[in-house]
Amino acid sequence: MLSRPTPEPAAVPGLPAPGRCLVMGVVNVTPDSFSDGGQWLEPEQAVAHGLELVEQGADLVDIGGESTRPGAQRPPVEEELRRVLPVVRRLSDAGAVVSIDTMRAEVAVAAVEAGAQLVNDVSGGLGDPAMLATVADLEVPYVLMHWRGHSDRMQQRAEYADVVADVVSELRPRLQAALAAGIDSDRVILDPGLGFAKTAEHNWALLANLDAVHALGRPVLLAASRKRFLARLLGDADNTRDPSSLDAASAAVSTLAAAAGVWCVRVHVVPAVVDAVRVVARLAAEPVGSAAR
Ligand code: PMM
Repeated sequence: MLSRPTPEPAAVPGLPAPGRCLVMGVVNVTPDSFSDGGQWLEPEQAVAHGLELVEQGADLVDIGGESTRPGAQRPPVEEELRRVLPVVRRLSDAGAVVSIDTMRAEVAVAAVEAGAQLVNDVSGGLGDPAMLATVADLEVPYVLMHWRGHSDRMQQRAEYADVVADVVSELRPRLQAALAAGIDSDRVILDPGLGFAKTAEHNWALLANLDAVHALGRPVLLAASRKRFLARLLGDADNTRDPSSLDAASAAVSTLAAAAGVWCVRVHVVPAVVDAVRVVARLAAEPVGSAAR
């Protein structure tokens, strides 16, 4: 017997609310992101890829100009702006719902001016002291991720007494800081940050205990797609295979996350996940027990 998926996730003002888990397609406009670095570095390629993701059913397209792979060096802010702005502008103009993946307030402002409707900050406001107040002024939804430091040193910080309890107790004050800065509570989405200062075991523990993150009372976004812990599970500890070899496992995690009630899954390859979240929503709508027969 399948366990019954949780009811549909809460809607976030200003963003699509199709009554099922949302699917966010990823376009990394970087030379060095782990799974798709360099593929969409030219604006034309990035825009075409973003439009393809929308065509395939992505509800949102996440545009990032800074790689967060372990050990990555940060680009200067001018370079980040140069990478993302034309792509954000053209995809927004074409009607896509665009998310800007940035830790910098300056990039968030410019991207929202160019049409982005969501700020996705993997640093949860810790990377730039101006970020939370800036997002409050921008009046857009904000993804606040669990984070313990930049990519060059985050893996040294993957130490927890109890990863689930520790991530929740570190997310809580970040949520409070976001509200204190003036971000409307309806606009905050939380993310446990798979792979960020976390080992494979930490990621699995968080996935098995998403209810603890949901208990913070906000919608949850989950990004497992093509991450190293999936390569390890599949017997590729050095992660040397083509990243696309992780897409079936990525879709499986996204499906399970949708069934656990997450608001949105962030993925590199969209079609199978769009179908999967629709299956989850259909199953969630089905009565169970004697009333069903
Ligand atoms: N992971 C990456 C980039 N952006 N955003 C959120 N909210 N959560 C994540 O876990 C996250 C993110 C890194 O993955 P990629 O380089 O494969 O895009």
